[in-house]
Amino acid sequence: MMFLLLSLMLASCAASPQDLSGKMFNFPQQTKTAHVKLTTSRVTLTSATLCHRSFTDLKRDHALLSMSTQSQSNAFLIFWDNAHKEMEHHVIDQKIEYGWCDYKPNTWHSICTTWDSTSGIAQLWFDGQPSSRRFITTGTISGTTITVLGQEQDVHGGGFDLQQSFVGMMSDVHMWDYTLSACEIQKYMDELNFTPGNVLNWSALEFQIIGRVLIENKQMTCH
Ligand SMILES: *[C@@H]1O[C@H](CO)[C@@H](O)[C@H](O)[C@H]1NC(C)=O
Ligand SMILES: [Ca+2]
Repeated sequence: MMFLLLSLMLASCAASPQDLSGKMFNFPQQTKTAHVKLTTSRVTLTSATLCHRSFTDLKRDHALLSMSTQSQSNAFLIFWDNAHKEMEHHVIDQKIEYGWCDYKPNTWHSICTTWDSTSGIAQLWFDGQPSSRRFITTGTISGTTITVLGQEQDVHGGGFDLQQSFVGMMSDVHMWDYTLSACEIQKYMDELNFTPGNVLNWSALEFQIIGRVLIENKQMTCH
């Protein structure tokens, strides 16, 4: 009975939002299991902006954030295609590639993607530089979403592939259910004040860690 109570308490603690300001997730090891499952506050998305910062020295394909629904394994996915040196943006199983990103290893990169379902237009912002505004798809992301950092979902909540796992650090993950203005994105890129995400809010993040993923301070240089 005590054990059950304790387990319940731990489970509820894990689900309560945490302020991760100044922190990062460290994915220190290549596995096909370790990941962070994020709880989003919305289940239906007709527009979206996703921003995050990441740091890695991987020289292979990897997912940066993978959101699936029951019927769409790539409902919203940011993926580095190493063979073609392209940053891929998937929405509702459709994909566009950006071939101009200077995705240097061992460097923090700020990456934002926007998508609007009415026009179907998507845009990538990479380290402050906007892409051309390209058509990806119209439609709606709906149903139960599962959002994962560290692994790429081939099926809803699973189908992970070691060769697509993320190894490195990830921080400042925010998602909005609307497209941010260029000004707001620039503020995010410059680490100035911006409106936190209303779908994923790094300052009030609900998540669950599965396997070896550490929460560490982001500061990595001596001042
Ligand atoms: C994000 O979290 C912070 C800290 O809890 C809170 O002040 C803010 O209102 C939240 N923003 C949104 C849009 O949920
Ligand atoms: Ca895959």
